[in-house]
Amino acid sequence: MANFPQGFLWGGATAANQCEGGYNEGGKGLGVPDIMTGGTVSEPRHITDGILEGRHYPSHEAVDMYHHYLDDIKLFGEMGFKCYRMSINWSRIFPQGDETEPNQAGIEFYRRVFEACREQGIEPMVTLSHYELPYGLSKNYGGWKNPKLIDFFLNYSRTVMTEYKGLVKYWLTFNEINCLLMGGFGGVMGGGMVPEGLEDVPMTFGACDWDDPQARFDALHNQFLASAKCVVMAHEIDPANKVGCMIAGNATYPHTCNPADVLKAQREQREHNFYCGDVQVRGAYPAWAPSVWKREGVTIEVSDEDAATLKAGTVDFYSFSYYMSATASADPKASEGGNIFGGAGNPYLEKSDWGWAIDPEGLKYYLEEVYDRYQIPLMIVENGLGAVDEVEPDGSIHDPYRIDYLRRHIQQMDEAIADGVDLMGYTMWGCIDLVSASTGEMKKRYGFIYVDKDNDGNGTLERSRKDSFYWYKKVIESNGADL
Ligand code: BGP
Repeated sequence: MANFPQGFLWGGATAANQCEGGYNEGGKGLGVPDIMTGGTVSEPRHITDGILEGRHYPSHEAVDMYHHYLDDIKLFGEMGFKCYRMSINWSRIFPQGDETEPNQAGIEFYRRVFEACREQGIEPMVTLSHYELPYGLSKNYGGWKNPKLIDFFLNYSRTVMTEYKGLVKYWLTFNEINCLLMGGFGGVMGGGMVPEGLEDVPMTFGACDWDDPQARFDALHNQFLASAKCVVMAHEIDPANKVGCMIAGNATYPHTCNPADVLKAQREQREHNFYCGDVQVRGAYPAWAPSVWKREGVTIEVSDEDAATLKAGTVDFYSFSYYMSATASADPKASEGGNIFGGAGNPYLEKSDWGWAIDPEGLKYYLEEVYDRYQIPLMIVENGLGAVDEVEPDGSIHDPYRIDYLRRHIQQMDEAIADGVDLMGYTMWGCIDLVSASTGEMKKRYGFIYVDKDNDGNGTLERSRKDSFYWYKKVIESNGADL
């Protein structure tokens, strides 16, 4: 007997810019991902200032869910999904971001999507901003470093929450809000801060020469305020609404028992995970935040009004993505061979083909740390394995590596629940194959559902069920007992 509670929200997750396509249909404006080229594991994606001829922009068609959503949602229903986490593409609702009146075709599109979910008995969970800022807000306002974006975001959120009242009750404000703390890619994807005047820039993780720490910390502060105001507004619009934060979860271990490594790991865990969690769950910056600002050479003024806003708008639940753990070492040499969260490697763990350390126990560790700290319901809204899948001559797709990855993570969730963690649900990432956010590839597949499309954009877009599709159906049917 597994420990998953009745009503556990089993399901899958996607983001509009990675699966929808239809980038210029139905009155949609450009979003920041629409000006990001494809890449590979060794060649980073580039950010361009507009669309350059001859370049490949994977979000333009993606897996064309814009036209396939009815069939795709039926397949989710067939697996027995209780919940589908997806995002609204802001630039479908407000094409430039700063209009006062929404684009009606965009509103009607998502209404049909949510109705299709309801018909399948699936509860939608909607991320309001998943790495897809309208490019107009980036180009004309400089992205989230500009506090004007708070009102644009609230206008957008008010519009969709009012339109979809009764259809949607679970909302997430900003996807992986803590990624803004990472320079480069994090600032562009999370903050819509596209470097000005540069035509074709490689998107690397971590600080880079066009990266401005002050802008990143300001942008994050603005998102905190926007999120807090949004929580209050959501409850006013419909008291049934539940709003969560969304953090890129990262368990960090000391590389050795050297106390210097232990302190480094503690610092990274705090700064990667708790800096944002504390503001959004507890309603205030942690005591050590000013020391981070000092070290980074940035100034953040938290006015009395800001403090009151943050306090009033704490979230109803804490959601996070979990793919891997990291290790921290005080010795810079040890940090070669880490992962995208940086840090030193971990000899006890295998890595995915994309170098992400596979660590199911790290998920239990993270769940328990976070629950101890916040004592509010938790939800895992992303977890999964990016891998290369082969289609057999008979059309079947055998993905035991994916089943193994998911099974081992679900077992750890089960144990965390037995330890008293209040876990609401689990939406596996990329339930249908989609474009990878970090590399722009199609080859890095996460899905239970295969989509016939390759890295260069060729393919029929036909959908087929992988072995993991049938496995997950059983997991849901048995409420996590049959793994
Ligand atoms: C998270 C993002 C997702 C998703 C996932 C997997 O960081 O929220 O959008 O893409 O990671 O990453 P990737 O697509 O790079 O494999």
